Amino acid sequence: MHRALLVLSLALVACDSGNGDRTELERLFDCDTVREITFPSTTSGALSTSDCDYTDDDGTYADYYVFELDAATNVDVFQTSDTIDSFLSLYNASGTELAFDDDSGSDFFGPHDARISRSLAAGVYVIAANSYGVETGPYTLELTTTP
Ligand SMILES: [Ca+2]
Ligand SMILES: [Ca+2]
Repeated sequence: MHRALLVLSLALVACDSGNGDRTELERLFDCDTVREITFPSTTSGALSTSDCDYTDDDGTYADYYVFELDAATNVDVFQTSDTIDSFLSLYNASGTELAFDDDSGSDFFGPHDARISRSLAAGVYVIAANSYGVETGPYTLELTTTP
């Protein structure tokens, strides 16, 4: 037990020294570009082969966005695209996935847009803008709050 903890501690130290000023979230999601985002906002993004890997390691690419809520909030996260089959994941600050969605943002014959609507407590959260398959192309991320 103690031995395992010691090994783990050493591994974390080694990781720290190797990655300079990476933030905790960047380490957690193994991605050097976790961008800050706020509600409400509309962001244009694109999935590309130089993007970070999605947390499932399924070969798809993901853009990670972090936001902080000062109070409990009903959030609506909508990823829309004419090019890619949007797929969204929502995580807490520990990296635990709270929700994911493939096509809730469109009807059956629609463009396969993704939408997550959730009541969230105050805190820090991360969104992964992802695709259902291994795809690249532009998307729009719309963040709104509802009463
Ligand atoms: Ca990107
Ligand atoms: Ca989709």
